[in-house]
Formats: sequence, C-alpha cells, structure tokens
Amino acid sequence: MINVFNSKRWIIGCLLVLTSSMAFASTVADKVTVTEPVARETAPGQTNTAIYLTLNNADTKAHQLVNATSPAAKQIQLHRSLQEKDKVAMLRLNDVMLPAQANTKFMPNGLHIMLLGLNQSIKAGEKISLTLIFEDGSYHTLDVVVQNMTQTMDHAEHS
Ligand SMILES: [Cu+2]
Repeated sequence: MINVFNSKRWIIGCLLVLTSSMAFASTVADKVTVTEPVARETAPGQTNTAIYLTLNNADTKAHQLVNATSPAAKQIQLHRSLQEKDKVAMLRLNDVMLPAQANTKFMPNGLHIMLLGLNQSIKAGEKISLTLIFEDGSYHTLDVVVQNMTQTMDHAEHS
C-alpha cells in the first residue's frame, strides 16, 4: 500500500512540474513583435530589393533573428550596409542580435532584409509575405507593404 501511495504522489509531482513548465514555456516569437514593415518598390528590371522593419524584444534576455524567407524572392539574406569613405559596402550576417527590452531597427543604410532574385517586380501598394525565423525555430509570418521610397545608394550597388 505504501508503495502505491508513494508512486501516485510521484506521478502527481511530475504532473505539477510539467504543468508549471508549460505555463512558462514561451517562444522567442512570443517575445518579439514586428512593427512598420516596408519593402522598397523596384524599378523596371531590378530584381533585388530590401525590407525594413523594427523588431521589439520584450524579453529580459537577448535573442537572435537567424533567417527569413519569402515566396517573393529566390533568396533572402540578412545584411548590414557599412559606409566606407565614399562608398557603401554590404555585409552579409548569419544572424542579427536583438538586445533585451529594446528595439532593433532595420532601415536604409543600416540593417536590412535583402530579397535577391525577385520572382516579379513589386509595385507600391502591393503586399509580400515575409517569415522571420528566430534562434529557437519559432517564427512570425507577416505581410509587408511595398512603398515607393526614395532611392539611396545602398541597393543600387547590389546585383
Ligand atoms: Cu543588401
């Protein structure tokens, strides 16, 4: 009898641990919100463009954006533009650090999400689907509105 009682108590203890760990289980995507996503309209014949947005990490620890995908382009890369004297260079990033309780802004001449090999030209007012993937595999899929943004040097240099 005592053995049965003990094993029952052990099972209940396990269930409590499981339940409480589930209550606290949250993904990186739960902690990170995306605001102001925009994609740059393409000029005729242009096959690459960039997406800009802001990621807010509400968590008390840093996270990482590790990848992005979109049906609109053959390839997507995470990039940072670097001003080097009179020209802008592009750096491809394996991931983008999202500091705790802070905004990380993707903007012209800085961080951006590069769409390479667009399946078709994109015009202002259209929407393209984008999926952002974080280090734990969780993700956000969102619609990005295409805007006519004044050209800056950074993407004219891309081919
Ligand atoms: Cu780029």
